[in-house]
Amino acid sequence: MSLTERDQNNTVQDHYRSRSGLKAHFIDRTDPVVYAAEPTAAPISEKLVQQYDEQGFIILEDLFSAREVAGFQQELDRLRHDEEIKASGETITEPDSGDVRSIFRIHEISPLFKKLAADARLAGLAQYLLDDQVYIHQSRLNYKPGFRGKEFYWHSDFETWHVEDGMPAMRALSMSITLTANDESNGPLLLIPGSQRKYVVCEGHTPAEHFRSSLKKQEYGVPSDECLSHLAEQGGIVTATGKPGSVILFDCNIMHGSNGNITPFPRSNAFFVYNALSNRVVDPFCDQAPRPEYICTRRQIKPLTVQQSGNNHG
Ligand code: 6CS
Ligand code: FE
Repeated sequence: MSLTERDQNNTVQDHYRSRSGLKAHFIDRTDPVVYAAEPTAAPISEKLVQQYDEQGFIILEDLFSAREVAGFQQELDRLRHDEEIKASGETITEPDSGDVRSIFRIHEISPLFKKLAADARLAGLAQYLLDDQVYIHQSRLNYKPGFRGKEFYWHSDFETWHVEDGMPAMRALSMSITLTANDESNGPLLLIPGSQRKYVVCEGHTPAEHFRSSLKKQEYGVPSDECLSHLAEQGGIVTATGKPGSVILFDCNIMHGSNGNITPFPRSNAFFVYNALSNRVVDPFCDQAPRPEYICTRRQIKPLTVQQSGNNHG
């Protein structure tokens, strides 16, 4: 497990400088996408590992049983109506309607989602792809409610996690578990295949307490129109759809976003962000204070103990 490289003053180098007043441009990625050494040891097919390496994402259909999905959906509703969670100051609401948009730290506040985060079907796969022990950098429920669920503009998660959370390298990935149907119409995740290999340097400077606005509507750490057009012309745009109980697994640096949801059907997903233990966050690579613990695990970094899934198919 290679620890993040440090220079002679024991500080971590910023290989992915962004929002530092430079014009928008690309930097080639210097980190692998797949860190795993042994293709044969993969918990998924070699073909899927190769597809993830090349495209930056894969979709695993029907990973969870109908009974498991029903449990997740019950928990989704329970948390949404929990008054303590609403009053915690950690719940993000939609800018106009006030509907719940995101609830963070579900791997800590929900016993069911805590168990899910460590499930071998997720954490075991993350350990393999990142070739290291893993911990949860961030977890959240994105409700994307019906009628008025707003978009998530195009971004690279890593650009935010590097600049604002101090994540040194691209050795992290997200697993989005579909809790309701994600179809073409209700604001599914849009991804640009292959874009994980280019780091988009963003313009501007990170404002203080940026998370108070960025989680509702992100305006810093977004690609320029030119950079986005270049990536989309090169890789195209794919819509990640899936029935409830599927998993969309995507690299920390792939360019992605999602449109608003004006249908009556919520597009609700649970997200777990797995970061390699050797890639634990350091000080932010911007001149702002670190983001709060509910958005970025910093003080409670604990490697996950992977639990074999007692998946009760039924
Ligand atoms: O700022 C963040 O960490 C969050 N923002 C987005 C739009 N995606 C990643 C993450 O949830
Ligand atoms: Fe994102």
